[in-house]
Amino acid sequence: MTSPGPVPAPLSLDARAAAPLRLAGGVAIDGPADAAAALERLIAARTGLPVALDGAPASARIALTVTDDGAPESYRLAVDEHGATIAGADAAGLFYGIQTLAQLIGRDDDAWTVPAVRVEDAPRFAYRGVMLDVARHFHPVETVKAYIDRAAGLKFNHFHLHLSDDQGWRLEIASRPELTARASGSSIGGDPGGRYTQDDYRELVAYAAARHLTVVPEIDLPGHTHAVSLAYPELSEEPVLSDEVRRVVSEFGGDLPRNGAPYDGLAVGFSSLRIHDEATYAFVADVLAEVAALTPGPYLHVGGDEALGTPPEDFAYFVERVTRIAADTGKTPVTWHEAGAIGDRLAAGTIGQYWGYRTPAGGMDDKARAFVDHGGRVILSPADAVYLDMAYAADAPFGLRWAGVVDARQAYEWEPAEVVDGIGEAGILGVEAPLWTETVRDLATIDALAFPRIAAAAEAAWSPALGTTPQRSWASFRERVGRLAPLWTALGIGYTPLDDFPWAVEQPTTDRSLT
Ligand code: TNX
Repeated sequence: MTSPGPVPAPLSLDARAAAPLRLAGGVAIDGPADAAAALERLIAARTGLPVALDGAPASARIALTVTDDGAPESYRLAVDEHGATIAGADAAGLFYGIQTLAQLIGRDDDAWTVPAVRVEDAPRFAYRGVMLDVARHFHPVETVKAYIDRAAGLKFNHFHLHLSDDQGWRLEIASRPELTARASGSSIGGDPGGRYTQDDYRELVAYAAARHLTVVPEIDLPGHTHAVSLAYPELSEEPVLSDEVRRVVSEFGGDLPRNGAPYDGLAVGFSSLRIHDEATYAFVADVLAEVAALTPGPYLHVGGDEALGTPPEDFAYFVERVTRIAADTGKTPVTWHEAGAIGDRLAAGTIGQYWGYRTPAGGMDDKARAFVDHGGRVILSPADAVYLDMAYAADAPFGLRWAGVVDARQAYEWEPAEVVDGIGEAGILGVEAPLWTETVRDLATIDALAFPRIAAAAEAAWSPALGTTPQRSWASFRERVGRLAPLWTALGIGYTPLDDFPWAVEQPTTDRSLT
């Protein structure tokens, strides 16, 4: 059997002149316990075959090693009829090799097989992220874990949690207990709210780390802070009820925002903390210090988007101070690209997250370049390519449309180094696919919006540039994604079966010994 290869596309994949590896008769795995257990779970889910982790007799043997040399997160995989070896440069590389092997398992007549291949692989970008908005709709710990698992399987290594917004504050802050006590009970559309205790958050951080993802927490400031007015009203300005806010409220429903009352509509850009009140900075310092202390990863995201209720000079004053407060916690600040407007007043090294279009408009590219000019780098999240909350088709039952309908091909065919002039490979920290949850209530909707387009984002983040290897093309992507259908189904991923893809269908096996 040949294989079109894994997703995201590897650096190289070569077919070998050997028969495929047959997994019937049991599989034995040798190697580090955590990696062996991860592979065992995947093989069991995909095939139902028995797996032995202790070298018991078996017809197929898989050897896992960490070599401690080579590029970070890289791995080599070799398969022939006698077995498979996966050598990771580090534990993450080994984990990624395991994901590749699991994706290559297929069915040849009545046998579970892995094609004889040699794969050499390493990521293009160091930062490969997904974001989940748990503020517009709260998502419980189990849902977040399920999304972490899905991201890990596609070799993402950062998990950005959007923890606060107008509609709710989701993380317990011990020094500011009213935040979750008073401001976490609501979600959009009158749906239930929720919050994470600090133990919940630690559990998520550990769960992500075990799958080689770093959690990037975001506290969105100084706008997107209506929830703060429910807890600490003295910190909040009155909502700015612009024509645009009124238009969104009349189109999508709900009440106009009113301080002290939960906001459950879709409008943005009306809330602001009080910029010229020192109590605001005491609050911000307390919150960011706690979030930083709970977070082992290097990044602290402080938002900065759509602060339309904050005059530009006040925004500049605030961003200068907040990026310094974040840096003083020992973390690297991350902001949305709007904060680039303040240029050299940004704390040195601040990372900017670009969420404009593939072709920048309205000076968003200037703002993005400012981060690179001041010692930082940029995370690319072009909304008309990687915003997983955009509708994937004209008749999609959920999703927003402000960046257009983003079909799978559009999500795939873009090149990170060509988005912002003057920001090439070296200025790009990586690629992140956000999933805002205005229309997303549950895991089934997360899956339906994210899959399969999340695979396109994974490929932009991990794989060589578009068109530079045989696999890095839309035609190959379609084939490779189509082959993942049985694995995704086995893992419980409710992907949307878009017509673009030749979704593989497997007949149930007739040979009882294989099941
Ligand atoms: C814009 S992208 C926002 C979010 C919304 C999202 C919906 C960004 C930094 N801000 O507040 O949820 O659009 O797609």
